[in-house]
Amino acid sequence: MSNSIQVLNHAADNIRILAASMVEKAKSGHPGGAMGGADFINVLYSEFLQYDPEKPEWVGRDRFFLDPGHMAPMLYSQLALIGKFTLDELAQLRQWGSPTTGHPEFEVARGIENTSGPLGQGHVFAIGAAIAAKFLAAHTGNPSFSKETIYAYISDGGIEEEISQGGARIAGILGLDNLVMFYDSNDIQLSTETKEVMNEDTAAKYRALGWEVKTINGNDAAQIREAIQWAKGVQGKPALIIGKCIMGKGARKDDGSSYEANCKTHGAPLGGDAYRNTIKNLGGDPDNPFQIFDDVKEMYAKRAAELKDICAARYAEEAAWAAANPDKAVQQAEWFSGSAPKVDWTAVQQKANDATRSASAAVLSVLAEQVPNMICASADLSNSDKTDGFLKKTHAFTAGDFSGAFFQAGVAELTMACCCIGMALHGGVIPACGTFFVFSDYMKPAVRMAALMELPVKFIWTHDAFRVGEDGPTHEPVEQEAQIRLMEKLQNHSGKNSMLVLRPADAKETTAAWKLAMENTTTPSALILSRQNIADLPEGNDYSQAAKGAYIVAGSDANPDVVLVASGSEVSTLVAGAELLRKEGIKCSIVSVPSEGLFRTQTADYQSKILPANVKKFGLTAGLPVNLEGLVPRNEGIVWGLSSFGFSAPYKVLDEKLGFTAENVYKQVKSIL
Ligand SMILES: Cc1ncc(C[n+]2csc(CCOP(=O)(O)OP(=O)(O)O)c2C)c(N)n1
Ligand SMILES: [Mg+2]
Repeated sequence: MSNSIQVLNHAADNIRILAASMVEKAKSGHPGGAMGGADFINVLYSEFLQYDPEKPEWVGRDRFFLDPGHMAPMLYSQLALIGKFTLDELAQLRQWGSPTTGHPEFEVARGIENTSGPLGQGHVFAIGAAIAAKFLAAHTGNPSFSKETIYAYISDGGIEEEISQGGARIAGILGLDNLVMFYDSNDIQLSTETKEVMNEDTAAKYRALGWEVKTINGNDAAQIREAIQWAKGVQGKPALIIGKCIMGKGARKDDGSSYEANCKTHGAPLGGDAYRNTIKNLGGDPDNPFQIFDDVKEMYAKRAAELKDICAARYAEEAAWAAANPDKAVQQAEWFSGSAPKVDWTAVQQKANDATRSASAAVLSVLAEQVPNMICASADLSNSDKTDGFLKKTHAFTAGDFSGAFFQAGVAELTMACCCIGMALHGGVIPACGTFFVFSDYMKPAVRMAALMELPVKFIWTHDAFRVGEDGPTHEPVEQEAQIRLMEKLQNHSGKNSMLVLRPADAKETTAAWKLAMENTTTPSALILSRQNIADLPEGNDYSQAAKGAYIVAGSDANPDVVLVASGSEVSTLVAGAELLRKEGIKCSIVSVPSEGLFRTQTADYQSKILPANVKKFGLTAGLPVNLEGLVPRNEGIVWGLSSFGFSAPYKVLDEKLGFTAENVYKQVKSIL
């Protein structure tokens, strides 16, 4: 600790040189913010951040979340100073196949906990990680989790994004004193100065939300050091350091005049002579800019040695804890392995003809008992989305008490989703969150990030269709299923469907769907569940077949004249419709498709067994017809769905009016045979 200010400044200039040079070479990127924030990140990494240079995955490490992912060159340059990236790799910013991508998501082995491309989400991921650390401290007793600090870096854009209100509220109410946030307040953003769009008193706002706040010169190493020390010492509250930073610190124009505090440096290379003048001004060599100064190397070598001692002490503490708590130590290792928890699914008792949201509650109550590292959240709907099945077996987090496992997020769906993503990024916990399906619209940006990052967050969406009824069209999801199922069609970078989306047909299929979701450790999963009761599928149904994404339900006829296809509660409507058709000797096969995405991963043979070619097909969906058009090609049949927003009326009336009845199934099928 306590490096000389001169060397610290030299190191920050080194970061500025590298960041500006990366962008210059790439001919694309964001130099200004990175140059302004260099002093903070350098003090953080050289004097505070506790990590094991040899073992990046150490679970008790401090974590640094960079909300403005566009400042990635600052992070990469910092990580080059600690040996996680080579200078050659820096020079390959944003190129095909390069590890230095535009906005990196996460790569723990390289020291990247996360950067957010979408401004605002990143610092809420950090808040989620801070919640996970508190949970793990309380549930394992491992002293490392109490020592862990989560550092978040936010910029003007993140502060302006509405999600910052939700994140700040949660961090405040939960008293997350393991969270230290640095606000790079440089008064400049992409196209304007901040004063043109924001005149709030940010410090007062965060204080009002329960944070401790300190404002400093964000380019003064001594002030930064003091502020981080102060922030780490704050008890019972999250801490915000507002650093007044200079955008493009040290930048010079082509005529040698100052290029600081200028919007133009936000998102474009400094360019030509401006670049050369800047590098010279910062003490670098414009012809050979990718270098680390000797005194900077020395400072970071010294820090690496300090970290060895710090880690040795922490590991000793952890070993003492593990020796005293061998079962907990084994459990902790399991939790961080990311493998699926062992669940005795036979413990789930389902009631006959139940709503699938209630069936989900029955599952959640078993998971609450059997999966001790699961955290369930709700956006103020726990008694409606039935996450209360989980809540009844535990209690909600409160400031200073994380011994429960329920996270009351308040009415803030995007904040909740981002917190859950942050928990998953932290590792060691299994997050799930619930709300009404129609409000998945408020969560999509986060769902997309979870899918991109391959994080196994569970999304529980209830009130899945127009059968919300009396609440009217604002509450009736119609196009949401089509939207969310697009994520099943989008492949992640591992070549898998980026999300598993399950809409179970009855109570027992809900158990099967939850099993699939819990066993899916490599992508997010979604459960789309009904508000209303659903008649059980016929006796003898083999629910294990749900694992194939689509299957023939019990009681179906062999060599059918028509294949009836649906997911969710519409399957039971098809079963009722089939009864009418059979009276006329029409043979029906009924296919439940909880997930078309999963079905499409089965063998061609299996797929054609379930949906034989050249047999007429009829699809029924409470969403847009497109939900089933991939399964029911136009030349083979028709899909009955909704083509408009819903209407306000009791759901049984809506079923009649909109044609979701056995009689209409009969009528439509007759029209195609
Ligand atoms: C949600 C979202 N909206 C818009 C953008 C595009 N964008 C990237 S940076 C930026 C301006 C950010 O300004 P600030 O956070 O102050 O960063 P600085 O200019 O100081 O580097 C914008 C609008 C984004 N990345 N994410
Ligand atoms: Mg800014």
